[in-house]
Amino acid sequence: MEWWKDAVIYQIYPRSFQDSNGDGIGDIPGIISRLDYLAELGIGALWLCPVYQSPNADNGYDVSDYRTINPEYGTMADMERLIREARRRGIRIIMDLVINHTSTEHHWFRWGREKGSPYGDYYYWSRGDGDGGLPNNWTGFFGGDCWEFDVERCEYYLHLFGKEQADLNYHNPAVLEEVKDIMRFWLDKGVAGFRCDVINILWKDSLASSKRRAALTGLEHYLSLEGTHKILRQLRQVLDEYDAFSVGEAVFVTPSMAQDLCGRDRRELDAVLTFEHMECDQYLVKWLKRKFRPKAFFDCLIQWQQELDWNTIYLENHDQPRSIPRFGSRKYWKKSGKLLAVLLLTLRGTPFLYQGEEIGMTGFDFTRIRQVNDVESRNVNRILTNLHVPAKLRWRMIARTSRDNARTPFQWSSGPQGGFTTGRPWLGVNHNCAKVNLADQRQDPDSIWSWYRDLCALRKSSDVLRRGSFQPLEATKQVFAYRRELEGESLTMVLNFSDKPAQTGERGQLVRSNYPRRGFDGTLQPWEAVILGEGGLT
Ligand code: TEU
Ligand code: CA
Repeated sequence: MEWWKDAVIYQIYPRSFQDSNGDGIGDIPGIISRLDYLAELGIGALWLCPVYQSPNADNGYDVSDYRTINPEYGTMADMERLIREARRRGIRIIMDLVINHTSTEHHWFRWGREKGSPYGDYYYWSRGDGDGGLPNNWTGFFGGDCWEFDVERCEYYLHLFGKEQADLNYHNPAVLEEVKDIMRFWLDKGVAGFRCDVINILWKDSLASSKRRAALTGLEHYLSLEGTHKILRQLRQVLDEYDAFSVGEAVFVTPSMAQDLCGRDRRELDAVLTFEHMECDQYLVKWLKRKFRPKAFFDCLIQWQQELDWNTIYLENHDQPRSIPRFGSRKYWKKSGKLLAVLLLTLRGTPFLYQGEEIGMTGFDFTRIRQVNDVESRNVNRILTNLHVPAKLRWRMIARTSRDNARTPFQWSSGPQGGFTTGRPWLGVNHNCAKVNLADQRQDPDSIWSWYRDLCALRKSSDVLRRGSFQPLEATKQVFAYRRELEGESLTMVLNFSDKPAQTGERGQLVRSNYPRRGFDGTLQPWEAVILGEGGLT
């Protein structure tokens, strides 16, 4: 039963969602205390970022034990209660499956150092290039190289991410069996499926040096190879035992590569979360920002909407800067926040709503390293400093791109620490929480939050929005218009992504506008979104 084609999936970054015990760190009891809020918003499933045992080198994406809960977040009993309490409210739980790598604190790694250990080749170990150099010229996702010398084993190990995140070696069949057991452990607890972390780079075909000269040298030796597809088909067999859902985070894929990962007939993943639409405001890499290009954004969304059997739609997550002002406008904060909500909740596919997006949370103005926690941002700050990039430019780059923009605590109220904690938060609360917070918006029928709740209800009641076709109508530098249709009923969305009024030829019965309106004559106000019906909903 494809429930995930009807649900809005809400992503929680547990560390920053709700603290329940005053230690300044969000936790599972805190999430449980907010389940009624999530049910009122109208979401159907929660994607929980990792809560497993972890030394937090990458805030949980460095797992040291997949079967225990990080005590900072609570206990296994808390986790079982969350699954139970969520299901009581009709909300499914999806866990984050991080299986490209483990923490170097994982017992597989620690014991794998010892000669003759059964875990000796659970990872990629190498003596190097023979004269003291690194095994190859690959570079990692967090900048820098991706080999670390282990003094105990006197060999290098591969880490495509942080040096505390050692890549698992799937050439060893025992590794895949371990992963299947971990999946069954959580599926037996009643989770509904998994968001699979960087899932299309699992299989490395060789450790040979790369001929690429662009960022991420070595990519050709592990990007979406047949070996990975074989692994995904095996994981799918486990998921099918439980009728469970899987969405894979897939890096550097085109629509056709994505279709190979999640096409109906592929028996691999049900859906993917991809990045092309997130690259319309950068040169080459995300740290080299450029002015957002709405037309390129629309053209990319249209291509993905048309080429995949089923899509996901996201504008924010724990790795991305906030969508206001990135895709919206600080000047038209409320209007653009509502417009982005229409985009997220009316395109064809499963919407992924990230914590805080529903109240228009914005980025943080980082100016010094003590405000920054993210391992990737700290690496980049070090690299830029070593390259003598002036501090002003360096901090402008970090403030625009750092993943910490999305990881500042949820702003529940205008009270101390935004109502997130009674203690000292692990990461600073955004200074604008007096203006941007849930408590105020929940009382305000005109707020961004009220608009999200209304749109989630509209989507839930509309077969057209949940299952209808997608047809592009307009994609200019300002205006994006498209139609959703099912069995003779249609809804047309027209979005003005600019500070200026715009014209459109689309007409219809006005279903919604983020401006007070009685009818629609084709003129769109700045950042106006309209939904027009043909025999549709009112
Ligand atoms: O991210 C994988 C990924 O490629 C990027 O999203 C990454 O965060 C970085 O921004 C590349 O520039 C996943 C998780 O979402 C991320 O939080 C983890 O840090 C990463 O994998 C490693 O597990
Ligand atoms: Ca806590």
